[in-house]
Amino acid sequence: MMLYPKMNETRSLIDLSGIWKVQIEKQGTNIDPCKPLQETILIAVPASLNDQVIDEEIRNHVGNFWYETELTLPSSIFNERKVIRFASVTHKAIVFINGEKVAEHIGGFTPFEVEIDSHVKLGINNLKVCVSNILDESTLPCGFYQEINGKPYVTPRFDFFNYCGIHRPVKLYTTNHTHIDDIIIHYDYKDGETSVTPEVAISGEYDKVTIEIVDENNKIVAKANSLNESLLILGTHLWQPLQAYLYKLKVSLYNVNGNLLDTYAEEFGVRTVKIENNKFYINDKEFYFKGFGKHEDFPVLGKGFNSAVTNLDKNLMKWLGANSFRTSHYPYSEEEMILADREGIVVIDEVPGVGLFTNFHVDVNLNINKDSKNTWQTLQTHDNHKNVIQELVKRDKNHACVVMWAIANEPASHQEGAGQYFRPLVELTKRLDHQKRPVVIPNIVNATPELDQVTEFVDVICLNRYYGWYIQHGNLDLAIEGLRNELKKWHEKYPNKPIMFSEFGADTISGLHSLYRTPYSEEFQIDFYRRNFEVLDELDYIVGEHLWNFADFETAANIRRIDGNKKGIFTRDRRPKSIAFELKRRWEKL
Ligand code: BDP
Repeated sequence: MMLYPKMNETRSLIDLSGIWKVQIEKQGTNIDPCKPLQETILIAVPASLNDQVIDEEIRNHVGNFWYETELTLPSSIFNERKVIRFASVTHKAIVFINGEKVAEHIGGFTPFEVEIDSHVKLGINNLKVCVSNILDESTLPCGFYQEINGKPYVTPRFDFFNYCGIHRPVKLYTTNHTHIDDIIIHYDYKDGETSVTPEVAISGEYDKVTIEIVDENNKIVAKANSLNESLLILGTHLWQPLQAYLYKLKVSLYNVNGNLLDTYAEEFGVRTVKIENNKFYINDKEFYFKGFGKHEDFPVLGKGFNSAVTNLDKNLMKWLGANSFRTSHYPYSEEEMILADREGIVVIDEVPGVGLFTNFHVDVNLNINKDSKNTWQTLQTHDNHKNVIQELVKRDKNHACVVMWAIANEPASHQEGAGQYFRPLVELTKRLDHQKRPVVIPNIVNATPELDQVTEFVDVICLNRYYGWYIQHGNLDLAIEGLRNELKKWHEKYPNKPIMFSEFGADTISGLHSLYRTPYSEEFQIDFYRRNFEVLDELDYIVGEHLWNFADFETAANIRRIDGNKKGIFTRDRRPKSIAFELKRRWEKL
């Protein structure tokens, strides 16, 4: 159901990127999907809408944005099965073709698609997408929704700008009526040999199937003529961190005359993941995570996909000697995952399970719901949470780069009910994932070893800690003492679980220097990391360091956020702060 769209011998692919029309649905207006949109502005797809306009009201509009374009179908593909696929629309989409509703999807960071054959005609068709950016206590991410004087407001319970729009490519692809819906690549590796058992979902009739595994030189290394056979790769090239090797598993369907009906080649790498005695292993070698929590965020584009930015980020990470990142706080583009596969970059793949703490606000003094009740009695996110896990595992299951799933970020895991909320979600993730990869829930500082109720279910203890910034601000001696104490407690409580830093950092204004090395200066950022690293380097149960953040990023207006979050190692436009060179020296040695 969720194969990445590719063009090949049997499939065509049309990219609908470009300039679309958008009408902002103002309060009280009723938009008829059968009629052309009115008072439209032009908006580029894919990209966030917000920073393409010079109009504060549009940038901050809460509600619906109606997108419209022409969907022109040439006769060369008209008799094929046609599917329209949205890689991501943030956060909710309703799709209309020629005025008729054809699809609806909730969740701003995972793909959805629909077969459109019964709704389209040859030539020009009208395509509309009603996009909503509303977040509330049932959605992921989770926001606080309220109406003031009849006007809707969303206060994000998370620290990034609530960008919206059609963020990733919209594509039309065709297949034969008989087609491959999905491929799950099960494999078992031992002493150089890999036994591969593909699980293939097919719709329609066919007479013959072939499965081939092709290596990087396009040489067929294993072959089968039925869906129930295993294929054997001898002398397997393993997928290694920063030394990737990818095979292709190619499924082809034929009719009785030997005509090819459909074919699809899915890339995969062979690697193992294991946790033993508080260590993390990839291919039975100890692995130490060096890298970042990131964001999809760039000037003008907002959260829109751009392959050059994605590629630059990957090159910057490699330049620093990083080997991994976390898709904080939502699934990233499929293209970024494909790139990570190809370059051997290890990924902790995160769902948009952020904002699950009703008392959370970036500015503690501006807390919008001080007297709110227990998080788990207030939120109604469980159904959407199951959904996002399902959709992410479905999308990313075959990626070699994915070594762990993060099923939330900083939930109120110290509050009563957190265990009941998360236990079934951890179980669901493992049940859905054919590789049973480890599951983590990056922990918030409030959820101390004494109070936390979810760590027993996770495989690696991931800590987001800001000793020296939010705690003991500016006093690094006291800060690292506090950090040492806390780590000791976690380790005593869970001696067999590895611990990693999934976030730590300090806001730093690029170009701000201080003889006294005060907070916000580039010197303080260096000292902050030096002192934190000192502690990490003492402890052998620490399996990684993900700095917060790779780059500065945009947030909602806030008294603590002057032009966004400044904890980047790079500025928002990817210029290095002084720490970058220090980090490069450290990671090249580690
Ligand atoms: C943590 C969040 C992250 C924030 C970061 C910060 O996980 O999203 O951006 O702190 O405050 O609470 O910079």
